[in-house]
Amino acid sequence: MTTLFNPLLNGFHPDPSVVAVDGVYYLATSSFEYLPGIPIHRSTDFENWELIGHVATRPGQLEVEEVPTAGGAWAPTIRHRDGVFHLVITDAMGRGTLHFTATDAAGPWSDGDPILQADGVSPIDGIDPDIAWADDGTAYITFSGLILNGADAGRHLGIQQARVDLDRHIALEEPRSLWSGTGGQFPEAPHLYRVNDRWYLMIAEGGTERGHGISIARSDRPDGPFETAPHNPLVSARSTIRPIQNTGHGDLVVGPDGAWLCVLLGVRPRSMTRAFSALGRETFVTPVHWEDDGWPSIEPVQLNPRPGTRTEATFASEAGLDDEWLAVRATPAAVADLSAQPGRLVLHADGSTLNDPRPVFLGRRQEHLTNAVTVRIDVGAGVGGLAVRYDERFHVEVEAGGGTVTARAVVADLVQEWTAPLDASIVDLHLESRAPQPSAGLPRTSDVFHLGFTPVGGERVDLTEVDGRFLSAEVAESFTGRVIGVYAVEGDIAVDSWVAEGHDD
Ligand code: 6LW
Repeated sequence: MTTLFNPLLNGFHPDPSVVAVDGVYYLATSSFEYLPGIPIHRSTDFENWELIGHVATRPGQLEVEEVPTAGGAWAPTIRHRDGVFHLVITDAMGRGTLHFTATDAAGPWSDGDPILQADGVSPIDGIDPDIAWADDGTAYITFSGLILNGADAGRHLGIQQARVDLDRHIALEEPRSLWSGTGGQFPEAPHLYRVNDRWYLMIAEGGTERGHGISIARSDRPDGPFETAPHNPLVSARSTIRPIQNTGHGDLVVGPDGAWLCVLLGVRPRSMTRAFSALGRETFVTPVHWEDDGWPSIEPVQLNPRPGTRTEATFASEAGLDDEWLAVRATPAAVADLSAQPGRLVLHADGSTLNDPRPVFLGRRQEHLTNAVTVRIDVGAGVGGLAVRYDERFHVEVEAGGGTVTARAVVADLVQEWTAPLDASIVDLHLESRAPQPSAGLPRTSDVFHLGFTPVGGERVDLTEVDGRFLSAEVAESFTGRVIGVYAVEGDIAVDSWVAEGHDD
């Protein structure tokens, strides 16, 4: 029996799509403004997942360099046919809906082609594209008709579908409307499946917050008409206080032991009030059962946290950076210099700060609710530090330079700072997030950041504590999650080491 850990992928990995190829599973998730973009994880047992690469590793595949907060790589669908991996996705407020291919899911992937219609305009003006083929080889793109650009931005046309020629990347017809759910807002995340002699259209509806859920309909044809299941939603945490909320945006696959599974997104808000989700939307998994009436049922998602992890990163130039490192609207190679000072990661400030769309920042997803990161940096004559970022308007950092260490909380237009003197150039910076201490009355609804530093050879100085609720999916404006990283705002910052430990309490 497969052990199903939940989260399946810790840290912000929303909008999961999975495909099985010869007993091996490949899972793709959204990455928004970060590069490398569209991570691909692989597993043979659905328990252990390995990041094997990314779809977008080269400039031009996505146009995330210019996207606004919450824009970028939204909601992939990954499929496999005749030896080729296909991935369709929306580069939101960027290149639009794109089709990537690869013979190896680890890459390299193609440059990404928009799907146009004969007049050169893309009719796939929406999000959450799905790709499916009929028995005769006809390819169908089914997508959520949320218009993102132009005067009609924000208008929703429901679930749409068009037959496409994937060789010429053109749509063969104007998109048609399909079944759009049971009346929930934002019908999206459509996926089309051929099961036995029927076609099933599974969607998310209710919006990706607390009202999220998965619904399904079926037809004898891939283009409908579709009949609504008698018991939608198949899965939803709405109106519950389950530890995993916002469950929705699913994809179905036959698991290792032959039983069907659904991967889907969810959040893990702390405490009884289920108020704030620090890590953003993560990937979860839950069993699916096909009933005698030919409809599937999906079990509620059960929390089953993985063991804690410890990451120690050093920066030998020949080894390069591992694939978990991310940069904001730029590739890690564009911000990280591993050759200037061998054995050290050097960040060269360029006048940008964490409030800018392209900070000199290199980070990793926060993957655990209780988490501690310590970096040893040499600020020299520069200024830089260790930050947890949700986006350019929501970040908390501990920064060294100019003879001081400053803890800073930036929450929308509010900024608060705490400082202490530093008479050393090399210093350990500490950024920890922990559950709040028990107190009288209702428990606190989020974690607490603990910010401090230790001059090498000196004593630790605790600067301050900051309520973690402001860096959560419910407060920040982006679709991502917490990313913890090092950054430079003046001069050169050299990083000697990075140690991160975390677990899920
Ligand atoms: C994704 C869509 C959604 O494309 O958010 O709220 C978008 N729902 O399904 C980004 O995750």
